[in-house]
Amino acid sequence: MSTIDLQALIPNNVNLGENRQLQRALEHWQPAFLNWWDEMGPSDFKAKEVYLRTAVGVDASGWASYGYTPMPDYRWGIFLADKEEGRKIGFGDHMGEDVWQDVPGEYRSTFRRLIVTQGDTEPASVEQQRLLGHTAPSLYDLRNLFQVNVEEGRHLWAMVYLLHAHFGRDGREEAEELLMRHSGDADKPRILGTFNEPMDNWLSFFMFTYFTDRDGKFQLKSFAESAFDPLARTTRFMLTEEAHHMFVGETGVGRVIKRTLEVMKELDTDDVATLRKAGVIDLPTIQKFMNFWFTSSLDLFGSEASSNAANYFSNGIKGRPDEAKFADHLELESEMSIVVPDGQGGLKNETISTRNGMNEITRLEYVKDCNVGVTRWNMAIKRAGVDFELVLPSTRFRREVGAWAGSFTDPLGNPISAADFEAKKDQWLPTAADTAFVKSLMNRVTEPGKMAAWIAPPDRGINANPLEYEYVKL
Ligand code: BYC
Repeated sequence: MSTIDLQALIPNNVNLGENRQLQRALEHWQPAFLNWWDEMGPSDFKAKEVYLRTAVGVDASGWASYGYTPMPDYRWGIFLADKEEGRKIGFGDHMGEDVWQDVPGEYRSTFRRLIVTQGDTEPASVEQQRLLGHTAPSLYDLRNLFQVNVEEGRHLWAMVYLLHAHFGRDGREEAEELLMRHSGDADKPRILGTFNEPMDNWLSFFMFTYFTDRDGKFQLKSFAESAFDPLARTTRFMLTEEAHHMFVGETGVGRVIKRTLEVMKELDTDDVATLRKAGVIDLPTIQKFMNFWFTSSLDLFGSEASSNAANYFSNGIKGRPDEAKFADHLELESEMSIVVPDGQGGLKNETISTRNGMNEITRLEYVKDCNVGVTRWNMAIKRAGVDFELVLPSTRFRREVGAWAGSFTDPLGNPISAADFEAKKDQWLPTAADTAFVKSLMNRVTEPGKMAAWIAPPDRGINANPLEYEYVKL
């Protein structure tokens, strides 16, 4: 078991107090982080007490404590899951060897780039969500937003710890840079596409926490298999916190649908204009927002065929999510099939080595996981007696990264011309008018227990507290 030091300036279970140089370097980065939080984190609300969960250890039975904290006083700590004695590398060319406690020189730049890419997404999401607090549909939701934000902040700390502890001066410079790039910035944007998309309404926030945080889950699971043990242990613990973020997404979208179904029943209509006038989000608009955030998140897995991904796997840098469930951990000779454009407006199958297909394997696992919530949402729609089904679009639809970047398909993945796509895209993706409508509903509700009219209340409160609890003291 690791020792947990909660009193230190930076709470940790990595014996930071025994490594003065590292401790000093991180304590030097801390004010820069707080300054970034002040400028780029949730706008206003600084002095407000928020009912937050804080990680205080890594024991599955009691890893968090709950209490009121103003966000700038949140105790962002460094926690790694406990070391598994005798852990061996579980895949790739180093299979069966002891895991590494430090980064081998030959893989240093690759690890650094991946840790920076992972780290970059964490503050990026906080920046994207910066203004949402002003339009929260309830105190419960406001608190959940802030919970997600502080934990993304802690995930940034997790990656910065690795950079400082294992990458020397380069790592310290990268840690500084993580605070310099900003979501949507014209000169210094965040690294991955989705994290530069504007997020100015709560439907997008719920879609993002459902679909994009779920990419986080799968990338973290891939890192949890890594031969570089500190990375594996860090990400294993991050996954514990990540689960709540996806819960916010799944229940958030579910509550929007529930409220819409109630009004559809009350008014006995599925007419979009009537429903919008009644102040709820019609199901076709929910489908469009889903199409947007799902496809944007698909890009986060990289190209279908990727020699980068093959190298990560061969070298033990990044495995497949839940590697143990695959039969072959070497994939030396094996092949798989992917669907690519045929260059003549159609599609064709292409055979690639399984190692080159690692991104696609992970993406397909992700799609399966995405479908679980969609099925639940559809069950609610069916139970309400409404003839409508939400459907995830094809992984070929609206792709900007990989084999399908620059090609056009309909949501089912059938190739179409650019002109056809242009003519139909307003039926498939949110238009400026759709977004303006959703934004028009975003009025702040601050009375404990009350909800905005476009969203149903959650089934229960947080940490066994009632829904009427004052989750944020405004
Ligand atoms: N946008 O060979 P390819 C999370 C780049 S989310 C822009 O296919 P590879 C969270 C790619 O970097 C999880 N660029 O790439 C969620 C590469 O560039 P370089 C975040 C993109 O290496 C919510 C080039 O295209 N974690 O935690 O096989 C809230 C060639 O592509 C994009 C990670 O991503 C894109 N969407 O795979 C908070 C894990 N996609 O290197 C947090 C770390 C690809 O040629 N990252 N590119 O300059 C990785 O493992 C890999 O970088 C990727 C790409 C899976 C993203």
